[in-house]
Amino acid sequence: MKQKLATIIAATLLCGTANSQNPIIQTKFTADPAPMVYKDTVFLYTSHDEDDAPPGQGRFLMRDWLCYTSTDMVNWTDHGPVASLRNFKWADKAITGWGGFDNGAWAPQTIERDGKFYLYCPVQGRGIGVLVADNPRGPFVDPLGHPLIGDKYDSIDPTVFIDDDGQAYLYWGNPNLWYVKLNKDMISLAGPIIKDSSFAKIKDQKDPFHYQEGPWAYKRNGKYYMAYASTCCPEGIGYAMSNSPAGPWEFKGYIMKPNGKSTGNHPGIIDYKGKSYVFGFNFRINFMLTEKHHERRSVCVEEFSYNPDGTIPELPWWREEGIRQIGTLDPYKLTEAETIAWSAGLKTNKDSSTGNVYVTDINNGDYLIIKGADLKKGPASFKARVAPKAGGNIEIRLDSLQGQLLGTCRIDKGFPPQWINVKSKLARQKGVHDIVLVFKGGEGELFDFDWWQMIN
Ligand code: FUB
Repeated sequence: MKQKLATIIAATLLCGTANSQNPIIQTKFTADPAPMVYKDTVFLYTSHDEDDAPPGQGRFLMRDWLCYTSTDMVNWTDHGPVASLRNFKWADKAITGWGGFDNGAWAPQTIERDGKFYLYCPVQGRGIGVLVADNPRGPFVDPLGHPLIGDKYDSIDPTVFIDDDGQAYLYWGNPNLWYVKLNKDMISLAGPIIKDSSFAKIKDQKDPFHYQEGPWAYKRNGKYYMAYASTCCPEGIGYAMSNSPAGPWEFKGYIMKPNGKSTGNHPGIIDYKGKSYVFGFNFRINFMLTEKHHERRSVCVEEFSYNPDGTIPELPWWREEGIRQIGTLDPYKLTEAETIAWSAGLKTNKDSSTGNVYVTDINNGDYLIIKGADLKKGPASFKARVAPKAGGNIEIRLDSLQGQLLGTCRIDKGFPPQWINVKSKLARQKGVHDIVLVFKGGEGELFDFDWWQMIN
């Protein structure tokens, strides 16, 4: 199934979409984006729709939470799953095997406090848990051994923020919005659980103010924001503002109107390197594969500027061409193969013993694009770490699938696959270009791909 899906994606995405960026992840189905800026990097946590989610609305197959990073907003590095239902021993039905309770790992959010990372995870039907790690990429552990929020409070879709006075707030819920203060340890409650009254007033699901789910809380320039999936169905992204984290909330409008290209939605909003971004998702890749609705979503991003009064302009539906890159990528540094702006036909895998993530399911005609690499005076050669299978070639091209061929890296057949370094000469070319790596070969999987680097 996995192989077949990759091949179909390659065939459909090859049709003139090489300049796309949205959705920003193509190697897996991702949803419920929760971006976190930490130091100079955006950490994007997502939920994960499995490839074999059956047809039909609401038939989710969600077992783990994924993490991606970027420093330029267009090239995203895949760190694989950082936590799963198996992290929560109390989610007993979830850990008896993936069968029977596969639809639990819903919309998460991570926040940093005093050098520790807290990942709030809904286990649908069981409550909201919290995991802690010393590193944003994990490993995450459950410090409590029980849910932080029990299952009686519409307990999905947590969002968390820390106010300027150090008080942390956790919000969540569908169909109601609930909130509670957290203690400084971020894993215990500092007050009663409260149902928010502003959102509860709007009962009509077609009312643009109607709170559905997927809240995203933050503070900016002294104002409190609550973005959320609004109206049903489809869901758009609406937002409200307040002078207090406890409301009352005033509805401000749509950030994005509902669109039939998606049933659900889930905002994630950040400021990064002087720009503002909203994340959400669409079903573009699912509907490239089939006319049938499967719960197989894909995370998208759009850039925006706040109005002078702090309100957010209404944005068009996710544009396929995506957003502008911040800065350039240095191709003389080792670049993980799973650092990708756009790809076709590829999957990624995480070695469970080493934690190494690599690109796999590479077949003839598959490709990946890295945006905006600064070649400077021009590289002389290309080095890559690969594990050969049937063997094949990596064509190193500039700017498009048919762009200038700088070189071809040959990879001989090898069984069983073992990691080796391969190298090829490059025609020197200067300046800033997109790097397009096109995989060519015969039948079957050609090789796995760990990293690449250009050499002067
Ligand atoms: O992604 C699973 C669930 O679907 C989310 O937690 C909800 O917001 C809805 O989008």
